Amino acid sequence: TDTYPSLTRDPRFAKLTPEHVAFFKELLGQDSAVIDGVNANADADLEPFNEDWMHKYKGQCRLVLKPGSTEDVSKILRYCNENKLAVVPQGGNTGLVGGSIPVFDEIVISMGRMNTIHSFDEMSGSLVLDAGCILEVADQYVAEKGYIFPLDLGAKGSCHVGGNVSTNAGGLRLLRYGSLHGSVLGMEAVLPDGTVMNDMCTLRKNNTGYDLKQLFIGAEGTLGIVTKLVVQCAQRSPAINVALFGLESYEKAQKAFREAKLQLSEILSAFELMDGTSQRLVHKIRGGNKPLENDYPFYCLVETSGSNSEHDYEKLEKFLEDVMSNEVIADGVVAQDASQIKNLWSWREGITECIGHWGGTYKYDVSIPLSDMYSIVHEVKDRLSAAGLLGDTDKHPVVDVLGYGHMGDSNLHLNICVRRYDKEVEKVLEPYVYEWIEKRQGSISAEHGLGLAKKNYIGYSRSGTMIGLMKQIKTLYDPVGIMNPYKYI
Ligand code: FAD
Ligand code: 2HG
Ligand code: ZN
Repeated sequence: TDTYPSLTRDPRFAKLTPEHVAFFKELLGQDSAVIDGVNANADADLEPFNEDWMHKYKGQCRLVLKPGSTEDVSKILRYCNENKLAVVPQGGNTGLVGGSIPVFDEIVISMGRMNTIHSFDEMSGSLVLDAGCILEVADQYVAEKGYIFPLDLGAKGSCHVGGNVSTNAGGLRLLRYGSLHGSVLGMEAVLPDGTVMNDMCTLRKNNTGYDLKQLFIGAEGTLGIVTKLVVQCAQRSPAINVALFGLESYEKAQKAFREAKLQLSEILSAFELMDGTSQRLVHKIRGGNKPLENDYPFYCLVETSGSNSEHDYEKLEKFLEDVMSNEVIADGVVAQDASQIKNLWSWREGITECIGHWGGTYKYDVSIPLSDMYSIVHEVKDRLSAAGLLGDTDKHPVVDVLGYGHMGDSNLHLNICVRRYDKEVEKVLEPYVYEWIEKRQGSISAEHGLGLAKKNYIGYSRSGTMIGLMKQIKTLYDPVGIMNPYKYI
């Protein structure tokens, strides 16, 4: 197609007919559960399912199905598998690598109706819920019981927990609560032939055989559809403190991180890095008072979570004094109440939304050893300037280059903000960025996944042997290949 010139529709997949649609309508039994663009024009209704959050990927799906139960999902997939109809599972559609958008005419299976919270064990903290629950809703539910969902990210108001698990999202507090590979205790998933894999263990320990659910964590809908989850929630800390620092160099940001771990130790719950460019852009787009008076090349946001507010606040202030007097940080502020905490976080969480303002961004979500992590931002900026692509006028496709991310997890978000997506820019960026990462034994996909954006580059972070094994797993689980085709591997 024009959208993806290097891809062709796999002729093995059947094209949707009115008979197929009639089967789904009969199965789901209510008009609102099917968006039918096969029998009539439904382009406007289909559009939100055919376009991603960044407006970068566009699909041609003509049928959206909204199952209401695991049984519905099972019957849909069995029918699709038998009739060679390709599908794309879709959660909140906030993914950043094009994984949730069909490439051609795949059927979208949208999980939003499956949004029941089933149970919560107040003793152990294990939460049983449907995959289509919105992350923020799940967190609010456990908050009332004194617990916290072990994942938090900027898209929490619309992403689904099933989408989070399927991308193995990392987010803002992985440093404290670890990865979903540890906190997902149980899972129910439907395989492409309709088989229901029930592994809804609610206990932390279960070493009976291969841990198959792990394969679905980060599988991006290529092996089956996740329908239910058991998630280990942590005790919510009653005392939260947040500080924001301005720093003169990236070396100093590394020192501040080392000191934060040493001095704040068990109460440290987030350590985020923002460069000066990202903060200037947020200020330009949103306005408002900046947290610190002067501009700095780097900022760090530090959060502590503990059980004793006074003790934690004292510890944080002492830490601040120490790094200030040793000239590790140039300036800093500690939030005094909940609204100031929210405000400081908004300077970090708001970046993703603001930087798309000029038209789009090329995103590289990468893991790099900390000592080298930020230098890629300078190098990419220099390359784009030297190629005459970065500047202030409409002639220049690139507005700016910036970096921010989860410093505590060695995870940088390199973003190239553009006025338009442009082939010349792409040529400067790729494969250069991936080669740079490979040389440092980094990962080309730290937390967002592969989707369509990175499927051709997996070899920069995984060996041929490992990719071969992954392909065998894909064939074992999905022999007909209907699950989210053209992506991942
Ligand atoms: P979708 O986008 O709908 O889908 C993502 C992938 O999962 C697709 O491949 C889809 O096919 C598959 N999928 C979805 N649901 C299911 C299911 N039930 N079964 C099987 N497959 C399924 N990510 C981070 O890791 N950390 C961050 O800090 C972070 N911050 C973000 C901030 C913003 C503002 C935005 C827009 C995105 C951010 N992301 C972040 C990206 C992140 O991947 C998503 O926000 C989230 O995890 C995806 O959930 P979703 O429900 O929107 O999934
Ligand atoms: C974040 O940490 C997200 O804010 C999004 O992972 C990163 O937009 C990005 O590049
Ligand atoms: Zn992130």
